[in-house]
Amino acid sequence: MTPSAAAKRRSEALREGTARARRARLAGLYVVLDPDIVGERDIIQVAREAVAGGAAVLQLRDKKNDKGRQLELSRALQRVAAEGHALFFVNDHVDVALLAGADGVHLGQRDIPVAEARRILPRNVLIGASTNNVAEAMRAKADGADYVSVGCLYPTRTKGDTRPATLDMLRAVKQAAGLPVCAIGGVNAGNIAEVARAGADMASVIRAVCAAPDVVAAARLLASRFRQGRAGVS
Ligand code: TZP
Ligand code: MG
Repeated sequence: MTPSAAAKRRSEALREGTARARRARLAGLYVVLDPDIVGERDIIQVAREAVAGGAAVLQLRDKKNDKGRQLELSRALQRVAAEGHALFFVNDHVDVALLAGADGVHLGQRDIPVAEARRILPRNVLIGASTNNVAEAMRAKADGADYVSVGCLYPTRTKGDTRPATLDMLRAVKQAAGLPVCAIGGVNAGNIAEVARAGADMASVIRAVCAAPDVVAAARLLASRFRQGRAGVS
């Protein structure tokens, strides 16, 4: 039986409601889980500890495992995020995000284009896009992105092929695009407050949490400094 037009409209309205609720939670500490940086530790446990410390968003950024393994990890991470009232994004892979029931997918400039991902994803699956300047952010917004990240703000050993960005560029992106903005690249406990003061809605970290000896304590400090920095932002 094909669903009636009214039933279709109802399910679209429900999805739009979920999308709105998810977009409203795009704020705070964004912990990117990278198996290369997590190393021997259990990545699911690291995720639990990050959420316990105050992470508002988690992402799986896995450049090492095949997609079958990434799907298993993503399903587990989505559960950890949901239990901790956090959001969960899959980096790079629209199919994995969809199958895992993730809150969203994060796409770089050389991944599947945002517009194409938007065509095949239900409205309640959010899309984040990596950008480095106002033009890229405006394009991502026009194509249907729900947030943009801006980087690379500070020196980092975690990713090789980065393009430099500044806090002024982050401010310009925020003003021009009017989307939630996530700071990325070398963010740590020493600079996260200034990132927040510059107007970032989220600050993402890999090494500062994934390589920390005490993940809960590291996330707690980062989240609290980010909140303090945001407190002065109108
Ligand atoms: N994109 C721009 S910089 C970066 C990514 C994925 C790496 C950020 O890692 P870290 O350890 O927080 O500097
Ligand atoms: Mg990518």
